[in-house]
Amino acid sequence: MGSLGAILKHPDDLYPLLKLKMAARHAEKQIPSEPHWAFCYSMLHRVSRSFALVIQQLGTELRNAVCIFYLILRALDTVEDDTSIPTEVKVPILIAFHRHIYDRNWHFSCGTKDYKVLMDQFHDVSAAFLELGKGYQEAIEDITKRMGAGMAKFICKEVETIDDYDEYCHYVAGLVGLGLSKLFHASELEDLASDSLSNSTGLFLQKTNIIRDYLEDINEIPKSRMFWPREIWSKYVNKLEDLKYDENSVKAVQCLNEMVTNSLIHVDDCLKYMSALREPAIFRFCAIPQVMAIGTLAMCYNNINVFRGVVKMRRGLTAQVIHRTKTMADVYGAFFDFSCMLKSKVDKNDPNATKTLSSLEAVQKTCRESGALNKRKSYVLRNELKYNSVLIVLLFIILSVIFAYLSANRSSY
Ligand code: IN0
Repeated sequence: MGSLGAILKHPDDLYPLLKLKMAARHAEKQIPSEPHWAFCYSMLHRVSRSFALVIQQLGTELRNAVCIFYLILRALDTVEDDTSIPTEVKVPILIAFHRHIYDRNWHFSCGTKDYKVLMDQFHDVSAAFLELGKGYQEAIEDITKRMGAGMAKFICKEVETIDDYDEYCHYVAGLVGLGLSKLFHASELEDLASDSLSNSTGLFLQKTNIIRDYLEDINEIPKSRMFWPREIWSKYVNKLEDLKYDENSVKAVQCLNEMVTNSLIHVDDCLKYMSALREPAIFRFCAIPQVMAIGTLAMCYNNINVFRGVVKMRRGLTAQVIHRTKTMADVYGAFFDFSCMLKSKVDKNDPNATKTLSSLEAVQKTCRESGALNKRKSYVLRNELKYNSVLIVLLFIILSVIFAYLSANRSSY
């Protein structure tokens, strides 16, 4: 949990943080007893932190399918990400991964830390996969096959154009959207969403990750990972890594702002995708990462720290998003607030200022026209009154303790 200082600075974080802590305790107790399922759920908690809690609130059948889908994708990702595996070894593994998931004895050791454990004990994931219903298995197999082939294609190919960027993001995240829509449909809880909306939902999340993770990816050892498209960064620097040097900070921030503006293209589809969901737990499962993404973009925009270290939403704000994202009205409210925050950061001298502002105004128009913006608590405006009242309550508690202590001492004389 955040430190006392952070909580005093953001008193609204306290209650959601406590709730999150309790949800995590509850989830730990719910881990199934069969060893392969126990491994899958404890792995899920180790690799995905708060997202695991959102998966946990789905109904059992869909939850099991999503948990296995998530771990299979993480395993595929671990193979793709491990820059120490030679290409001639990596490509055949990626291409055949959809067959390995049916093989209880297959495993391939790679990755580090939790991901190494996941890879070493992949037979437990396969065993759990084989217990899922046929509809779930087929959806997972199909997406794993298409994603593995797409990843293999990009092992030997750089992200040059914006079309390449969209194609790469389709393989690693858009397909996750298509897969999840198939799983929701297989559970008979949702209608089948269109491929195009499902794809955009994944693209918006992945583009946010790619922006946020610039420094981590460029500094990857033994080889940088480069996902920012040359078509964008070449307008600002000669080499992608030049963005991290102090002397290029003005160009770097302009490039970053163009990347954020490019991500905003998907917001309209994301809102459409979410508004079609009917089942409250599925809705929350999809909406929480989307609200986190727009919040992360708002923090990254015009922020040089993206090139210096990690820019992340504080844990308390994440807890607030999890706590407050329940209905489409909450989503419109959050997208509106974070668009306001983004708008306030646009510098009119930025080369893409007009484009950025018109995208943000379009988002705000959609949110306003939903009619859902009244009677809600803002993510952006700090409620100073509330802040002061928490300080007063704290002061009151401290004074009461001192008073109680003094009167107890006095009566003992
Ligand atoms: C996800 C997505 C995800 C969730 C819900 C609906 C989706 C629809 C389309 C595509 C993806 C969807 O969400 C997770 C969120 C996550 O893992 N968050 C991390 C935070 C972080 O910083 O990484 C956490 O620890 O809480 C996500 O990012 N991806 C993902 C992977 C598998 C599945 Cl089944 C669902 C990864 C990615 C690449 C964006 C698709």
